[in-house]
Amino acid sequence: MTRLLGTALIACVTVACVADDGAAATGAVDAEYTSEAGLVSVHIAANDLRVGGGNELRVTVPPTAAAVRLVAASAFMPAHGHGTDATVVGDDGAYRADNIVFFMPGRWELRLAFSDGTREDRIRFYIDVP
Ligand SMILES: [Cu+2]
Repeated sequence: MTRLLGTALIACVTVACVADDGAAATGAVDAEYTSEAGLVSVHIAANDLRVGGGNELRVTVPPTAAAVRLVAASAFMPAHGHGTDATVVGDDGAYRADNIVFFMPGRWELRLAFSDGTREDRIRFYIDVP
């Protein structure tokens, strides 16, 4: 556990953690998000997010950004320094981050990585898993 926390702290220092301003949806999301460097704005939807496996996010990339793909997705629990990777599936603007395993209730940071083949960017947001 100490090692995991140390790793998380190092990651926070080197990558700069997303600010936790207390804004988080509980168990669902249905919103537009713009990536941190402005590469893309996408729609993210999910419902009935809960502890355990089988959770999915639906990520829609608009036709105006057709070159941008969702390339990776993960969920991280800032309070405990642990996380889990999701499986990305889809094409042509319609992607899913599949089988997200929220192995504990609480606040999770969802991390989505995008690429247009040249540039990479990411979106991070919080979900409270009941
Ligand atoms: Cu935890």
